[in-house]
Amino acid sequence: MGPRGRLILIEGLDRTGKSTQAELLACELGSNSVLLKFPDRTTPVGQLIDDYLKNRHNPLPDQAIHLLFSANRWEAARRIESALFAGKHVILDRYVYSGAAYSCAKNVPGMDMKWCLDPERGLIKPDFTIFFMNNGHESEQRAGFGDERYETVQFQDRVKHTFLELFETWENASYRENNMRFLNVANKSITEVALEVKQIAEKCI
Ligand code: DGP
Ligand code: NA
Ligand code: NA
Repeated sequence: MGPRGRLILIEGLDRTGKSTQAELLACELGSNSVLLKFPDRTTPVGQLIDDYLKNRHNPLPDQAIHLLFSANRWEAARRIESALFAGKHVILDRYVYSGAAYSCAKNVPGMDMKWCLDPERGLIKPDFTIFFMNNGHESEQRAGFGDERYETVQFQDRVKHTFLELFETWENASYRENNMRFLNVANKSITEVALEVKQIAEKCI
């Protein structure tokens, strides 16, 4: 059996170009890679999440939607592991950090960081994470901002803060192992960011 593939996570705020860059990296790595986007809206669980994000029907309680996002990752867990063990690199467009940061940023009593992280425990950890940074006001200027539930400048600022708190406090050792890279995408073109992502990936793979 060949070497295990690497689990590469692209995380960050809304409308920072994560999906575009995840796709470009997948092209760069070619047939030896698999790209998965979370939430995966194509599964039955993912369709409930899509409805929620588009405000299509009565909102689910915050606890219920949190667990659905987590279930949506768990339903892909075996697929991720078997791809990695088949020697493929797996690129994730969002993952457990989004799960904790968005829910925790809601400040719902009882939904503290630990509560939010518990359902993610046991999911395979990324080998490295590239975190896309900007500020909420820049996201706001990008196409489509405001279409979905979490896309307000105020909430995005809270999410950003919660992400950083999470990276500082959550299992510090494993966060170092996770090999976190912060990438400021403010005022950068798609090509410029793609080059930086490629350079980081080449070093880490
Ligand atoms: P995206 O398709 O990447 O734009 O994500 C849709 C929205 O859902 C975005 O505002 C981020 C949010 N989101 C992604 N994953 C999770 C999660 O696990 N939990 C919560 N509460 N929100 C999430
Ligand atoms: Na979004
Ligand atoms: Na995206």
